[in-house]
Amino acid sequence: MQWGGNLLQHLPTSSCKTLALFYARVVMLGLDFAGKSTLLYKLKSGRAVETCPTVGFNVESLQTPCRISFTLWDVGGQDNLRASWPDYLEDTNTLIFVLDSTDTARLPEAMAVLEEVLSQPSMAGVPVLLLANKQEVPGALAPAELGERLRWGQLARRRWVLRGCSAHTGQGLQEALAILGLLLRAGKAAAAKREWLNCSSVSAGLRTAGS
Ligand SMILES: Nc1nc2c(ncn2[C@@H]2O[C@H](COP(=O)(O)OP(=O)(O)OP(=O)(O)O)[C@@H](O)[C@H]2O)c(=O)[nH]1
Ligand SMILES: [Mg+2]
Repeated sequence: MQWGGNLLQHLPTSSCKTLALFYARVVMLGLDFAGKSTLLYKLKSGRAVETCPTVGFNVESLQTPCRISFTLWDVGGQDNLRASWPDYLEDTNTLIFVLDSTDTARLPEAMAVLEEVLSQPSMAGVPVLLLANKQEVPGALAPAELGERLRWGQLARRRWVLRGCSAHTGQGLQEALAILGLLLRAGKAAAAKREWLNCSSVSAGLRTAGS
């Protein structure tokens, strides 16, 4: 089941080749132990590496299947590190928020921190890709169940997509990358449109002033 409303219907349908390539900044947040660093290195190397809790950040350059290059910032999620999260959010094109689908006890905490992140001024209009990680674990909450609990608040006011995945097995990761590409392209197209409208109103203003 697909969550995130009818987002995919509204994304540009033109082929990858017709789109100019650009560099994007993607920030990955989530509670400690959600699996962010494991995801980062699985995406980078294809292997499930052993990780330690992140103090500070890790960053890697990656590409979507549509050849959009992006830097993926994986920021430590321990409670005492979350105060630094806003420092990473400036100029973010898409936020990836990772949920531990096996940790139902901390789901309310995860939702509260997501809400706080999305209320930052720098996050206005930034699309969100929610990854329900650890799906291969028996008894993990399915994305549909998580989606029911998440679709309100700040998420309701922006583009978002929720997908299940496993950083251990790689399940769902290629699809997640493809969706990230769509979100980045849609964000870029919206920014270009805003720029174009600004330019047109400036030039209309100039014409009026000069006439
Ligand atoms: N079963 C399972 N375990 C996972 C998966 N992804 C990560 N883990 C495990 O979850 C634990 C935490 O993973 P990390 O990637 O270090 O978590 P993190 O979100 O980076 O944590 P912080 O750096 O503290 O914010 C590790 O023991 C991982 O092996 C997964 O898809 N399935
Ligand atoms: Mg980490």
